[in-house]
Amino acid sequence: MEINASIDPVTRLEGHLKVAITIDTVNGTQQVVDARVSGRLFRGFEQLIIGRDPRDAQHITERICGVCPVAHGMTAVMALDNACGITIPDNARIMRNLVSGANFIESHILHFYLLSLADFFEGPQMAPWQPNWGGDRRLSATQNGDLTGHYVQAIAMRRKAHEMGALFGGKLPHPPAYISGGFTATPRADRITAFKNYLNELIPFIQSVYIPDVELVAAKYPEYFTIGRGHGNLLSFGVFDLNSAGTSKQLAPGVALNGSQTTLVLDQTKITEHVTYSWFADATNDQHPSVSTTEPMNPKGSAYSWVKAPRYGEVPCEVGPLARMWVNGNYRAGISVMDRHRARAQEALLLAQAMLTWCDQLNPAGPVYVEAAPRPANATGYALTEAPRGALGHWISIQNKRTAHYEVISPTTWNAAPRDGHGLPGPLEEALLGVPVENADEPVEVLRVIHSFDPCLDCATHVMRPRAEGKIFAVPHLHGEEPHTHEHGHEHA
Ligand code: NFE
Repeated sequence: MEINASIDPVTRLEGHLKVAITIDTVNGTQQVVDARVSGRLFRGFEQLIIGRDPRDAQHITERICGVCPVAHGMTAVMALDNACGITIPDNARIMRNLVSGANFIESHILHFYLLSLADFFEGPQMAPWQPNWGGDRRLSATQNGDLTGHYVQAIAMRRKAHEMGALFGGKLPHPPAYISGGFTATPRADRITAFKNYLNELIPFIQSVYIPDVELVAAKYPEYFTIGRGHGNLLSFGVFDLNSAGTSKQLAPGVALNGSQTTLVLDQTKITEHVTYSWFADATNDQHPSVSTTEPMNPKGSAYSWVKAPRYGEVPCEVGPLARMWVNGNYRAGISVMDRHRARAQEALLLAQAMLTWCDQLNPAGPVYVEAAPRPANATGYALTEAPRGALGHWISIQNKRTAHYEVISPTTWNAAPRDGHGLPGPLEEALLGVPVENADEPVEVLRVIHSFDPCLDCATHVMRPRAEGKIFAVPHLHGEEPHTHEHGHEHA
């Protein structure tokens, strides 16, 4: 019998994420046969920027998200540098990289321990580990105890990564140090030493705790190396410039289609945004982000999401650590739930070690800022880089010294995209198809696939109240308010 279920919300970030699935039995196995991933909150940050001084974009787009503000600040200033023809000093490039790298490490540790681990291990019978779905727990009591200790340790490590980034960023989250033309901090020798001291604490944690814990979970749940593959199209914009021209990067850009070992050269002109199933006006359907607009239209036909559907050459692409590591040949074991966790952990180590060498390239006596010879009144620019969760692009158009057009495509837009104009599911939707579900009342397998993409999830408690025509998993009462319902007046626990 077909069962319809919704997990809503699955996240607090980038809009509330709702995942609606249909579960049925195929060839004797109960599994997901349809999935719709839906962003439930209109944000429209681009519209806040129109008509403002172009330098405001950095501060405004950083507020898109508290988890990846560094990436938005960095991308915004890179886009403005590009529009103004500015080449920044090496010190600024390196400090931008170091603060961004600190955010990557913090975010990856957060993702595994605080957001994903609860799908696999059994924490203590108290918040924040309970309430939780209970089925399919395979770790021993000792292993669960060890992981609980590591979870607590991970919180301290995240804090250290934040403190490390704030040394140059000014504060985290939302660092003010990113400015077009360079960076506001100076690379004082004592701060370089302090930064390296933090790295020398984080690297052993990643090596001897984080990576072994990922391997432990992978060994206990080996079938997750074959679950959640999706389309197999992997896209990276590349990140961490190693020279001022940006022609050399720590993680290079590229595209690998259908799990190919061959990486194609990235061509940003091939990016378009479909809105056929998104609550935006169709006028700019399938257009390049330099011209597409953000014009809300809700309700709209069969649209079901506030997320647009970016495509590369009309193809849905997965972005994130696995895509970056795959494109660069650092990790090509497979594309699955566990491969995403593994690639993310290995990337954290690769970056932390690279950051040690970047610290040594800073010049305490060198410049950190270059003033543009008068900033153009009219210009266009863009920047493609990477946030912890994957490819991030900002496109800007300036007229009469004001921002006339701005478009952001963030990583979760790629991964949690709805269907496109060709009816092709987004990467997460595709990855959910065929996922076996043991207990339709507690589809933890579905959560494992969703979490492997790291779509900004938080630890919101999901409580379900079944109804004949469907199941809703929703947050419980908050601050005495009734949770809002999205469909058919379902009751919520
Ligand atoms: Ni909201 Fe983000 C990252 C960006 S995902 S956390 O990483 O950009 O859309």
